[in-house]
Amino acid sequence: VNTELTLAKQVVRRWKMHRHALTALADKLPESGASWRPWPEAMSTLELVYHLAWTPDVFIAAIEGRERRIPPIPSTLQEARALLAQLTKEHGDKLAGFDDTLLRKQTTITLSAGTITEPGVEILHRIIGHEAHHKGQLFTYARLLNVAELPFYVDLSV
Ligand code: NI
Repeated sequence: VNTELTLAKQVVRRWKMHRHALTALADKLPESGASWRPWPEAMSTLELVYHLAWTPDVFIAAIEGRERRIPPIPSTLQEARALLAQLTKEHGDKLAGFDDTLLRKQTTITLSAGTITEPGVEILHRIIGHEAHHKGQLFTYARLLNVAELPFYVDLSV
């Protein structure tokens, strides 16, 4: 890792390794599997792609001290992929612009499992954990939807 990078750019680089693989995975998902879910209370394939697309804003909003922006749920996987592409750009640009002073400040975030206060950069690292968790689920969805060829779990070219 290039230690000349700002804290934000180090986080963005790691996030994009996962995000590029997620985008390649999402490209493989069949539209016919959009509403499929592995058990009754699980997110559907479409809901899982949507969830992955917008949730970086949960963490970005905590850093910026504002309300979360939740886009409307797409009606097709094709639309979900377009939303994923759009928000990957928006979130990537936003994350890369955070300066080290801001990311060293104590920041509070409330997640479904509890409330945490920690430096902003630690909150940004949680985006990567969240992404890796759900991307792993989506790989299993793809297998169960009989997608034969899947990408590697991270993009090594990032
Ligand atoms: Ni989640």
